[in-house]
Amino acid sequence: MKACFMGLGYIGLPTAIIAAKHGIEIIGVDINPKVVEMTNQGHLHIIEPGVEEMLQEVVSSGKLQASTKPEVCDAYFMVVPTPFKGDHEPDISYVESATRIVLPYLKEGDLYVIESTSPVGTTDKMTQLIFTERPELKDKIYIAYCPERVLPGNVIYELVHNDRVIGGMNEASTKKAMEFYATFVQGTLHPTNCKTAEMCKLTENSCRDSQIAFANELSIICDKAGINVWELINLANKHPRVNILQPGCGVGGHCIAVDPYFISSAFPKEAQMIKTARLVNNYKADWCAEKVQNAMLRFEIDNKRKPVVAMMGLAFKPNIDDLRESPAKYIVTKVMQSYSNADILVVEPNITEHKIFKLTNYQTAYDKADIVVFLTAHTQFKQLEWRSDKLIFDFCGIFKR
Ligand code: SAJ
Repeated sequence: MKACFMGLGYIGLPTAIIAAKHGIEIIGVDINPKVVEMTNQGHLHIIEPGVEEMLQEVVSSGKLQASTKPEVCDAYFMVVPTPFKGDHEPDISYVESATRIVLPYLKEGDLYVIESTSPVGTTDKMTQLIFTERPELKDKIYIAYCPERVLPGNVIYELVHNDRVIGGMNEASTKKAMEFYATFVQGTLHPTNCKTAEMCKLTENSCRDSQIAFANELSIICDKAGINVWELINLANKHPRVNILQPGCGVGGHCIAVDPYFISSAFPKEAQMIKTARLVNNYKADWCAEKVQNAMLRFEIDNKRKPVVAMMGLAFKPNIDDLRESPAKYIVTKVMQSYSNADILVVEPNITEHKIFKLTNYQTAYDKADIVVFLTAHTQFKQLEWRSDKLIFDFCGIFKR
């Protein structure tokens, strides 16, 4: 069995490695020659614990080879980005171009799978493209959509142990795709059709976005009501069937903050709550920025000097170095723009340098600051002692006060 993975990113590469480890010959294709070169040298270009050793094993055994173009295989996987274009419109052009690249290689009996998070109907569109360009393949190849649900930082374990939803163009395609994933997935494989599988991925992340929006809205209400939202949620969750998530400074990452728009852009009239959850989570970041700006102004009036402010965290979630779509980064930028000459110390323990922000050690920043703003709940911050002589904004539950 030989499989071609189009896209060697944070999902494509680990999936290709796992498949190679389970005996499938893999050709990994990426448009970035640096990624191809690093992969063939056994160096990981993404940060995922424990994966580099596996990459070296499958590269040296010859089971995995990276290239900038495909080879004739038995199965082709589209694992490329699906970003936004315009006003949160899904952009499936990467999926389409990857499909066009593999088109000439497709032959009777092959399997074609899209893994990229996609708007409902994408697999149908690619099916039409394939059968328009290669009419002789109509109903002669297997086509499926199979979303992933791995948590960055735990990809290898979750790729093997998570259940997966396999949506085929027809039953034979679903069966064929399940046979492939059964080579390395120990979780349960759940058969369905393409559209349901596409919507399932979007549903999972939109559900989480709505749950987080509920927690964020609660935190804004509690701030006005003079209630400790952390204590409130802890108590409410004692109910056997209540599970309120944790408030934060907004929602970041390229998944939860993105996928709900794939539903609301396709169903603008129907997706009212899904749209509102996005508005609430985006508003939370502005609300946090405004709280800090007002406190800085108040400090300057009361103390006749500008405050030293420590902004604790840039990453979009705890204990990672990923700043993509990070609300923390957004808030730091907004506060700096409104207070250009203030002494603002930026802290991010998971990166050593940043092209825009000068970084300060978290202990130093905490000790020096008059105002401390906790934006990302990194583990290091949790060892800091509460200081009643400082004005502390705990937007992410470090002290839960
Ligand atoms: N967040 C909160 N409060 C919470 C949980 C999260 O404010 O209680 C924030 C985080 O700080 C972060 C954002 O939400 O800014 C997203 O965090 P996340 O924990 O959802 O992490 P992701 O985006 O890396 O992973 C999600 C996961 N989806 C679900 O849990 C339904 C993961 O399983 C998906 O595979 C991934 O999106 C994806 O790639 O789609």
